[in-house]
Amino acid sequence: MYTLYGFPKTRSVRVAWALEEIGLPYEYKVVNLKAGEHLNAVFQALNPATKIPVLVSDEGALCESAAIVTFLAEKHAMHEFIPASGTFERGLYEQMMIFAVTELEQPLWSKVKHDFALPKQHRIAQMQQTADWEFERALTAFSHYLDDKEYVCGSLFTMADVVSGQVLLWAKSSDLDLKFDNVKSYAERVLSRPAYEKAWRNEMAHLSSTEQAG
Ligand SMILES: N[C@@H](CCC(=O)N[C@@H](CS)C(=O)NCC(=O)O)C(=O)O
Repeated sequence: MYTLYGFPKTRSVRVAWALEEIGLPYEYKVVNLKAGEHLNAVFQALNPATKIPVLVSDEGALCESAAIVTFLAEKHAMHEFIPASGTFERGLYEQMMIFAVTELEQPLWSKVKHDFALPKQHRIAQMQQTADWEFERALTAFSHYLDDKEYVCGSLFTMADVVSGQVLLWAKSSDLDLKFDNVKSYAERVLSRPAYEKAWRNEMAHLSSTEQAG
């Protein structure tokens, strides 16, 4: 049985979504970022980076959302949500996963950091414009990579789509235009999957109970 440490409207939904896609049971534990719970010693022992998501099992704690969803697919759903290792498609999977977290996501994270996440003295207002420009550049490349494919690796829905889909949702909720028709319809396609809806609802339900308790 897995335990997912997360907080709604963050990258933890990637792991919840992956667990739902595969159909694995899990316990969800809210780490209230607003209350600084990620900074306490108990959580720091799970992830020294003091960030969510963290997935805990009998084997130990795993951090980094892209690594966690890849691990889950390899362990429980090989050939369904991840191409076999050593194939060209697997190369494409790694390419798109790394592109999603290092290129497409980073400008969005920069916007958040320089808006409110960093300590005030480290925020730079100009970063908003720079990040918008960087996002548009990465989005243009993403649109080319995607081309007319159904999913980023072709016709197989993979964990790279979980991460890419969540990044595009993040962009939309930051009022950024997805600009390209193929990207817009791709985002609609992946975000309308029942497993995403279930993961999102479950996280939100936990937030409501935390807020009521607080
Ligand atoms: N590269 C990490 C990023 C994790 C991350 O930054 N998580 C955010 C929430 S989405 C967090 O815990 N932030 C707390 C902080 O920055 O102090 C991943 O993909 O898992």
